Amino acid sequence: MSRRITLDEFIIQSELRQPNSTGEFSGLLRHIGIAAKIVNRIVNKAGLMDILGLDGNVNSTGDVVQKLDTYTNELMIEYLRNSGLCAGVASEELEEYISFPVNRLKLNKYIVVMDPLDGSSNIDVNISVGTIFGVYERKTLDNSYAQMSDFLQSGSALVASGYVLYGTSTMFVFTTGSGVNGFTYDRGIGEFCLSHSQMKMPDDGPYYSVNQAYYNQFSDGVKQFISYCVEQNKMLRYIGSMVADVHRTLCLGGVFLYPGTRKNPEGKLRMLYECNPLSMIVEQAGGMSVSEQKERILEKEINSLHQRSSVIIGSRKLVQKACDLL
Ligand code: AHM
Repeated sequence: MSRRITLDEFIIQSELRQPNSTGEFSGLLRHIGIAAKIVNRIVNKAGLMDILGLDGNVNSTGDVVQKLDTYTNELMIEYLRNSGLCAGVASEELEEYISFPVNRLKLNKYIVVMDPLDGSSNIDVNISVGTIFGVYERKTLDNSYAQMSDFLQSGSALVASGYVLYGTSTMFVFTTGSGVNGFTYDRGIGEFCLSHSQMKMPDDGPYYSVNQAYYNQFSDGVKQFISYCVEQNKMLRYIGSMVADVHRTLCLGGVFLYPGTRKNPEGKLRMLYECNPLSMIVEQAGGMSVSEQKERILEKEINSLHQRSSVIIGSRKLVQKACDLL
């Protein structure tokens, strides 16, 4: 009887195809997979654990923090630290990056950027949320500890990125630069199993996804693009949870956009934790991702940990049309 390959098996097999691999990178990916299972359990049980609701703080980017944001952030950091394979982490929930003590046997060449719980305003009402991560190789290997320049790298330098969607089922979707693969969590065996091999995004699609409540604050180009979508009979879908909105766009085709608004003229979403990792996934699946200024997201320079950007991401034909109108 055929069975589905697990995430661990997939990572190990990919590593065996790289003759010079030290195992450090695949070990780190496997640890992220383990952390995702724990976060999945917590997200699923949140209503029973008194960890729903606000934590009482506002994070470094001005967002109201939910208790579950704090909990998942601490949990992910602990797993990355204990992996012994990660030199540091920058998180949407932290103002500064964290450097981990260097493992004497290894160089700890990788750092991780993450949004531990994206879309957290949806948690209390049982709507899909996600975790987003990106992995970079350090630029300062001669220093014992990871430095700021290790984190301020453009998206084109990502060596891996992915997301976990805590939806009707839990999915782990990732890329190491040679296609995108999706794994669905099988509760029975406690493993992510390959369910979506070599995912490809349709060139066009039936949906557009934007918070249209900000319509009056959008630029003329963005308004024209929204009118184009309406004229083309595209249907509006907006969850307000970027992982879920991008996942639908990836699977069915369409476009997701978060343009500049009065409150956030540069857009709301963060380059390091949201725009870059998801742009790598979408490009690897054949889609496109640009800013409102028509710059390719993955090529944008990163100047600060919490830099924001507008983003238009999705099927090639639709993102190209947006560029024509902007
Ligand atoms: P968060 O990291 O505080 O959860 O904010 C990010 C989320 C995205 O998932 C989503 O696309 C966006 O914020 C929704 O913002 P808005 O409510 O302004 O539409």
